[in-house]
Amino acid sequence: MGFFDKLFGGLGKTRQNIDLEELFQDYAPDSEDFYENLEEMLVLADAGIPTAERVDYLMRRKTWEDRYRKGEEAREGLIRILTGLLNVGDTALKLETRPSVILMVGVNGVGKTTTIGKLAHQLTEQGKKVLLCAGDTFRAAAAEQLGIWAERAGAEFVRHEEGSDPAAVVYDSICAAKARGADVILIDTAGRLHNKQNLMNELAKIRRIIDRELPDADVETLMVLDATTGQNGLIQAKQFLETAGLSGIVLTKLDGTAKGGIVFAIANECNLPVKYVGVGEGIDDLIPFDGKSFVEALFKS
Ligand SMILES: Nc1nc2c(ncn2[C@@H]2O[C@H](COP(=O)(O)OP(=O)(O)O)[C@@H](O)[C@H]2O)c(=O)[nH]1
Ligand SMILES: [Mg+2]
Repeated sequence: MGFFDKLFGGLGKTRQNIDLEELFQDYAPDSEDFYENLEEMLVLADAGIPTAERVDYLMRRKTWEDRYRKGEEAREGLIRILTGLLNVGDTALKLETRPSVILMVGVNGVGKTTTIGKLAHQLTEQGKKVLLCAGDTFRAAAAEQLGIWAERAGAEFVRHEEGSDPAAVVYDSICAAKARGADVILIDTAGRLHNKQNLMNELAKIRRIIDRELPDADVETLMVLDATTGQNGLIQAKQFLETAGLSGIVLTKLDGTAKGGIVFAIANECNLPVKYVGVGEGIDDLIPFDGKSFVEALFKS
């Protein structure tokens, strides 16, 4: 199955909330009902009120500027507005140095370890030498889970004992990556510590080690968000954004939710590009994000 078909499948539940046929059924450019329904549709899909209001505003403006008369024209206009909203930065990973680093952050259970496994698989398929670093030392099971993914993806793997210092595992991983000529180091992290401040301090410490040992390396810090948590996920993103210096978002579990509209809220309120979406638990269920395909898959009937 190609990426588009997987995305289309993953957006099935969200699409039930986004019925453009109905929205444009009795379209008239000056109908207040139309704008009300538009906002309601976006809020139902969890795009959030600020984003729904922004789309409403942009839609009214374009309707006036481009003199929409027919539902068809307005529909095309709406698609352009929503696609434009998702255009907030480079969705491709920048991994040009050897090694380069991907640091995966996010709260417990969102899909960090799984996403690392899927991404490692894609990178090894591209012929890259990949090393997985078990930076979640909070539970022994976390390193075991990552080790299984390393094997499946054909990646190298560095771990320490449970409870050891994650920054030390990161340091060892960087040394191993240099010695073995790895192209990409993927770092898993714990999503839960004794409190939030501990977690943020630990991430900052990991980041200092990377910057010290690999000062010229490309580093992607990706925050993993569980789409099923909708607007709560957005609050998490804002918290991490303040302290962790994010370069993008991975939105997982799109397959299990009708809240896929959260993508628009992330772009609009956090100004961060979604770089990948997860649409299942399998190794191939991670799709490079592209705004145009996303909107297309959302609106395709
Ligand atoms: N349906 C679905 N499940 C996912 C996806 N990504 C991760 N999961 C599941 O979410 C659960 C938690 O994932 P895990 O990677 O352990 O989360 P972590 O605590 O952030 O490392 C696991 O059962 C995964 O299989 C996804 O895109 N879709
Ligand atoms: Mg994990």
